[in-house]
Amino acid sequence: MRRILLIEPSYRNKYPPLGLMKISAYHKMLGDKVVFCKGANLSLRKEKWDRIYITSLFTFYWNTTIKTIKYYLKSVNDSKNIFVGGPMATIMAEEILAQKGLEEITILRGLLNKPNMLDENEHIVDNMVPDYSIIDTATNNYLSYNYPVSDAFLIHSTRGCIRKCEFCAVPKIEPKFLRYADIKPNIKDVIKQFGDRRNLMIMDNNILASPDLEQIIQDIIDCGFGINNNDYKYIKDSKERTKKRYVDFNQGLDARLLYEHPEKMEFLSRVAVKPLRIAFDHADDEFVEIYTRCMWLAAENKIKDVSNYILFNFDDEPNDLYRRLEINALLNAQFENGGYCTRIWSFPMRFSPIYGEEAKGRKFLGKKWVRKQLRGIQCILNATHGVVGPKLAFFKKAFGENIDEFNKLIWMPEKYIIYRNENIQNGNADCWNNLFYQLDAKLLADFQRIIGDNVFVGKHSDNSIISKLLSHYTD
Ligand code: B12
Repeated sequence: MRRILLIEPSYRNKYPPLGLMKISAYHKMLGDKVVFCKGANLSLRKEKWDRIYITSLFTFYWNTTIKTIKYYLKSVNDSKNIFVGGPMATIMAEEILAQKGLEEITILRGLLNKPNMLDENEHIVDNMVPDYSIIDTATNNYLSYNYPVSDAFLIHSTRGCIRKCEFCAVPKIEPKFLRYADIKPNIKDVIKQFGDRRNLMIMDNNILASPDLEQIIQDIIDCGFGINNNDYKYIKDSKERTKKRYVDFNQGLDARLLYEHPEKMEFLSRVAVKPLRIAFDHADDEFVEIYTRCMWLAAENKIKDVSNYILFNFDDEPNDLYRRLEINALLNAQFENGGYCTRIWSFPMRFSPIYGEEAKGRKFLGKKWVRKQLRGIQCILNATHGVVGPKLAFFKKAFGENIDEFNKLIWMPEKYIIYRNENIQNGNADCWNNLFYQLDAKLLADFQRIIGDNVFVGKHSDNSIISKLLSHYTD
């Protein structure tokens, strides 16, 4: 019997560490003792382990992840018994191994989808039924973190992606597209071993690319997630109760595939999907047409909750973000007026690099952005909790009546954006507005150059209007 320690660094994340849950199942099957903990734990660190597995997620959690690996380094006899894997480790293996003290650790890149990966044997870790017991805070004394998405089956029905988008690390993490995995036995086994879960979280990267999509949809229905068979029964206060269960495809679905194969939207409408997320990656006319058609397909197929990921700070410019949000707001108004039940929620999603030094943090600036604009957007999104709701009036209030107003808003002092009403009431916003509108094209460019880096202290101008404007940022 080996002593196995599983560690997830103490970053904030929504989903439980599926990779470690599968590794746990693998070791328990072999009769090993397994302990799972999130972050640093002194008593676990003082013990000696036969093997320590440390998972990783986003590259921008670099510092926390590296610190965690170093923290547990001496808890094994030989650093090669520290096994590191998951997305960040796959993307940045060389950089991790270049760290002092980490040269000899074992990094396993990509999926554990072949035999002989952890030990010399035929077992395939990726096919194991995940061990949900390790994330149960009621029974695992080393865990106090509650994962926001925990009452759900975490499942893959395909792997990889057929595309190679520049901004996405999936081609490196899951390079081969696997078109079908039967989710039914896995779900059955989870229920048998750990009890029922309410929702279904499908972790695929591009499910629509599967030629077996209709079969996958049928599997989802057979597991109790069809549009009309989605009752979830549970006991509370000794009474049996029922609530609805939902499927979340998690990924931003590939709009081009829905445009080319409209029947795929009809397949999707057969399951209790909430929300249906579509990727709105570009603002060019061709893609806007594809995206808009997709939204109408959702409406015609009576899909109620639709959401979309708006990639920004990549090769786009700020106006492209406004344009896409406005398209959604207008579509919502058309759906409402036309009697369709569909409503679209928007999630602006700031690009984070996937390679190099910049991938280690979240400071990246797209080439058509300056820092003040990015910060301005963030301030608006703070107020809306990162989401833009379906009401046209709400969108216009948050992001401006038109592009010009949007381009004014994001240059305002942070406090005027965040505490908008208060600063309208006390007159500060109008005082700033009146100055701002006096700037001609040249002065506007000067002003934007001065505060573009989002630093205000120590900034001066010989121009009296700019000078007065600057005082609003430091007072
Ligand atoms: C699900 C998911 C999310 C979920 C939540 C993730 C979570 N766990 O909490 C949500 C939707 C919230 C999300 C959000 C974002 N995501 Co995301 N997400 C993913 C996705 C699809 C899967 C990640 C995951 O959780 N996998 C579960 C894993 C760990 O399980 P598994 O795959 O079965 O594990 C296998 C292997 O990884 C390995 N393994 C896993 N762990 C371990 C451990 C050891 C020791 C070993 C040996 C092996 C091993 O073996 C397993 C079995 O084969 C990936 C893409 C991908 N295919 O990886 C992107 C991905 C991680 N996301 C990405 C991005 C960019 C984001 C966002 C930043 C987007 C944005 N701009 O807002 C946000 C981040 C918001 C935030 N701050 O939290 C990027 C990350 C790029 C980067 N720089 O790191 C990825 C890679 C996708 C991409 N476009 O490139 N995401």
